[in-house]
Amino acid sequence: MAFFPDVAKIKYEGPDSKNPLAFRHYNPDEMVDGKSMKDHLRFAVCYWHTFRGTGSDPFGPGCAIRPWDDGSESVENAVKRARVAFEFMEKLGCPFYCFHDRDVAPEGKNLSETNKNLDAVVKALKEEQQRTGIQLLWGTANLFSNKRFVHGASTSCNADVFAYAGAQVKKALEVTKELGGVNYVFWGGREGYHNLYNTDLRREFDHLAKFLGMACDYAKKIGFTGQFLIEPKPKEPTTHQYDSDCAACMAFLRTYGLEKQFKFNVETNHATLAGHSMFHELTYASSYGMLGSIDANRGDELIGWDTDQFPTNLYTTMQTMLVVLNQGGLGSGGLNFDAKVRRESFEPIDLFHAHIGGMDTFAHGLKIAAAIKKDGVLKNFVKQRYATWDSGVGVEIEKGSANFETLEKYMLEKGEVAANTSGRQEYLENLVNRYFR
Ligand code: XLS
Ligand code: NI
Ligand code: NI
Repeated sequence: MAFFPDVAKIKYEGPDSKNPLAFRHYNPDEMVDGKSMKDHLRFAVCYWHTFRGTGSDPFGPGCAIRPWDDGSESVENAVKRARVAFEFMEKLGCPFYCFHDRDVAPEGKNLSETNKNLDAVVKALKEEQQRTGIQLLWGTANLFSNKRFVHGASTSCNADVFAYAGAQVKKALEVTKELGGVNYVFWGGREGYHNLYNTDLRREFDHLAKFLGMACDYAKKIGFTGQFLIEPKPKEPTTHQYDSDCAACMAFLRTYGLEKQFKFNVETNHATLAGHSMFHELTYASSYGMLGSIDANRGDELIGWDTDQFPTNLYTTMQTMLVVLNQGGLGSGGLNFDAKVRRESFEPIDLFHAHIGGMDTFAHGLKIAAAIKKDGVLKNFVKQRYATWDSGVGVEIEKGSANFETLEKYMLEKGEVAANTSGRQEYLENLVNRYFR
């Protein structure tokens, strides 16, 4: 069976290649900073955009050409789509994938039929995983598309919806375990509000925490040992999503005593929607040991929503990989392309161009980040910038032996602070640019 008959396995041809269906930087076995590129990057294809995306937008229906898809909501069509997905990932050389329960299998007329549909497709996914060696980076549940989730899932005003969502996540956890998934993601879906006039905010947060607690308990019960990840996002679909950004999620997790069980899946376009750079969100998460995985995409500077475009910006991928390298890798996490081809890119081949570009931009960014790290230029500068904290009063403050009285005594004797030195931002920006080749 060949759903992409005109595409052979995508190969690495080096930076001078002019072949659009080849990698110029992603060379899976090439060693960088002591590890193969493949192991650093742990790329994943996302099932929802790549195999369920149709190119529809608020102004028109889908227009993507997908010859293998008969458009029906049948299990048969879903199984065929799974075969297509694995052929695509195999040809691309992408080692992981991610899905929502409802991406892979259609809903039935009730929960039990829906679960049966899922089981049937999971069987095919398992066969394909075994055939190709491609693994599941993470599973998740779609708790936002069906109209029952109009007010949210675990934060719905309707207790039955919470119950349904619980049953759904229970099944999604079982399926993720069955497929050997190494993480499980909670993205807030419709967990948030549009208007506070009709919202009991505190009650909704309490329910969200209860829900996540139940997920932890059930994972333990069935022996699912994958990492739990929360994916922050500030808005869309709701005006205010409860998991706004990494800092808000940290506060939430700590408030409810859940911080040990979760890390973050940080998404580029969500970071920018929150008014942060991806570099900021990653640095924040990583500083507290909370960076678990990455949804790699980008927004559009001029559009204020989650456009989920493929990553093409070398600065962003370099900065992303710098944070990842500095924390010694993503552990069980990886780089999931939560990205979709544009509506105008409606041919199957565009899926290859999009992923090849994303993988190459990350591989290139990785090489640049590794060179910067190797020379230690930024690390040394930062170390030097904080040198006053490594002796004298700085050490006393950090180790807790100073107080306002000792500080006053110290400063009265000294009279004025030691001279400040330049932050040298422009020098550093120029220095970083030297690594782009
Ligand atoms: C939506 C999210 C979603 C999650 C998975 O904005 O990015 O796709 O990654 O539920
Ligand atoms: Ni995402
Ligand atoms: Ni998103």
